[in-house]
Amino acid sequence: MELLSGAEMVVRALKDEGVQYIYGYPGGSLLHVYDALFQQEDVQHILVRHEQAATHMADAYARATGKAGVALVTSGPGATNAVTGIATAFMDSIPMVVITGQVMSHLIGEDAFQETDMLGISRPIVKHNFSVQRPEDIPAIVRKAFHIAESGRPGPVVIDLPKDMTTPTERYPYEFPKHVKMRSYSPITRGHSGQIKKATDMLLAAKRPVIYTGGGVIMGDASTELTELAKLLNFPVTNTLMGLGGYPGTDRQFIGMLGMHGSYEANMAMHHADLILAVGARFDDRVTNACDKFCPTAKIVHIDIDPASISKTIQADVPIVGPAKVVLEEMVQLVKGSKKQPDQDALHAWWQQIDEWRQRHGGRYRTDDSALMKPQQVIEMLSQVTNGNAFVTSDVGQHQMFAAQYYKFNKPNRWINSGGLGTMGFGLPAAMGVKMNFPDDDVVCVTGEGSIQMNIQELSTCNQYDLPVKILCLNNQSLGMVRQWQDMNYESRHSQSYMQSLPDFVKLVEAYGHVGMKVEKYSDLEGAMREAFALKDRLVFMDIAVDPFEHVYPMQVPRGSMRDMWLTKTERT
Ligand SMILES: Cc1ncc(C[n+]2csc(CCOP(=O)(O)OP(=O)(O)O)c2C)c(N)n1
Repeated sequence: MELLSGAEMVVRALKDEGVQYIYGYPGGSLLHVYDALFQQEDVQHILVRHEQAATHMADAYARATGKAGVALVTSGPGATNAVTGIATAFMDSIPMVVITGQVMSHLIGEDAFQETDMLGISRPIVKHNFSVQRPEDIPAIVRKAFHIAESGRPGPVVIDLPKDMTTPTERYPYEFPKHVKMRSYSPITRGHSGQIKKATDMLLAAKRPVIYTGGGVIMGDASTELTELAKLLNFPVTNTLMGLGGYPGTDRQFIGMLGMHGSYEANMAMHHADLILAVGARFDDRVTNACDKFCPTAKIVHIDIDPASISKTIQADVPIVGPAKVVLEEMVQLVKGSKKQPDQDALHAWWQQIDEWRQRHGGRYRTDDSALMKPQQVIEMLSQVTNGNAFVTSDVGQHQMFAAQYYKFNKPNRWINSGGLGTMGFGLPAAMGVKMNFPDDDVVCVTGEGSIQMNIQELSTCNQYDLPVKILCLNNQSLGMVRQWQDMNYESRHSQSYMQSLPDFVKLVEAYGHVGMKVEKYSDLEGAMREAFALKDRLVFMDIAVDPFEHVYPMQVPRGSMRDMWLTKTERT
């Protein structure tokens, strides 16, 4: 059997796991591993400029492919810099393996240089963490880490690696395990047939149904089955922020995103529904508004891989624990084989009502009273110029909500944003992680001038690795989402939400070796955007001046029901 050092085992195990790229930043505790990386060419290391970016690159790779991304960071500050990225992945159930260097085993607990208790720090934000105690365990630990990260409800796994586990002179037999055996962990592979039958009968009897789906459909690769079921039944479909692309955004049965900034028709349909089929969605507070007023007339069927997500905030009438793909496929077969068919008259009336809501308020914003460009116009133009086919990453704020509302995602895994943690600084590294792995696709980061500055140093990484992403900065000269809440709840006292002393972004990106464009008039937007996308090999940063007074609507009224919404600054339901 081959003898390898612990450092070599880390690298070899990643190779045997099929990993092509890892994203990281070196430091003292990882020097042996970095030396092992240097001496091979299979696993390529991407040197970021801040560890947070490494985790977001790995995370975005996972969101785009469904496979775990890998980050490698040193002990102490390297590991703590990665915490935001780990928490971001955890909140959105994204598979990721983060290897954190650690001080020598005998120094642990002694406040050694660059020691931090990464097992303790990461515990609430990982699916699992490992501490390597014996170098010969490394292959099995790496295998288990990927298995845990990718199976069941996915999530990040940390491997804490003391330096003495990687000593180059100490060699051990290397064997990469073919199978993983973990007595305490065996994720469910199918749903309960009786429950699925019961739920399908309820679907067939529904008069005002809505299918509400989340990130579980995307990460569970269940988009095809969802679409087939929805089409068979002719039911309306709404997606959460994390679920966009799970059902084609341009299809007539798609009624938009739901929740705090959901579409008028989606929130109204939810409120008046008699049956809600929730799939891979967790009824979080940004969806439900006040739980005691949530969808008063609806029976709820809830499919989720994680039993802990079912009836956590909203009681399910029919819980089904299982993988969305398998359960939906079983439902499709049951519907196809059933003598009973959906109540067409009731569905016709329901669709009439939904279409009336859609016409009344769907996708509305005003362009007439201002010479300033509206952020919504920019996203609509982006959707048009890229034919809805681009990978779109975003940061957090108004621009994120406008992107979610106005970009028409027709495919899953293309909308890449931090939904649960809401991490500003996610967008650019996420776009980089996608572009690295999908070099021929258009990859766009929609951002704000606040968010982009949280990881702007990564423009340097883009230059080094030739990552020609497009960056659309909706520049409203303020932390727009904060300012909106201050407008609505604090009589427009804009405490610390104006972004002063902004850099000249065009010059800044040029200094990093890229192309900068400033767009101030709507009439210049399409030409500039087409020019930016035509520059296939160049990173282009578009600094787009948008109306600083625009708000995101609809916006649910706090502590109200799903249907309680502000529709404009002066109009509410
Ligand atoms: C790391 C981090 N800090 C603070 C916040 C709180 N926050 C949410 S949105 C927002 C404003 C974002 O401003 P910008 O990026 O300019 O986008 P805009 O809302 O103007 O489109 C802030 C500060 C956050 N989500 N993440």
